[in-house]
Amino acid sequence: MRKIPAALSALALGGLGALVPATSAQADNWACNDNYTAAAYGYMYAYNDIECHGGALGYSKSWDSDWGNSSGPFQGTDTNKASSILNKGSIAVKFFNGTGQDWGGGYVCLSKNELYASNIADDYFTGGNIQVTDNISSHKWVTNNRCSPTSWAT
Ligand SMILES: [Ca+2]
Repeated sequence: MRKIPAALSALALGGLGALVPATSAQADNWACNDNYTAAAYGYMYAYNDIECHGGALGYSKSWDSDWGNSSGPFQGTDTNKASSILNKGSIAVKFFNGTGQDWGGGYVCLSKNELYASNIADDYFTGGNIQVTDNISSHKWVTNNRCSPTSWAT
């Protein structure tokens, strides 16, 4: 999928309020609900800020083994940037701290039933003490039985 530089540019000019619908009076903790409703079925999304704010860094119904390279749905500065994530697919999304198609190292899983994680600042990748926020560098889809559930901090 293509990135959406137009939305990011609008965000830079208009500030955080730019992406909030004018008709919405909902509190911030409903923000990801709105994003989930608007999201395309079968896709995962990652956002620059918590509560699915700050613009989508990217969205994908496929995988991307390096969010910092120049190919795929996540590119360049998208790596080590996500602060909230969303899953509108039919299986789980596995997010990794590292890159590469060996899909090794610490990870977290967002099942389809969880819908989204609106603030990943207090969550950690498996096998270490690395915070998930601002440290996701790749992702792929996996069936739920191939990804141990993540105990998301709330
Ligand atoms: Ca990429």
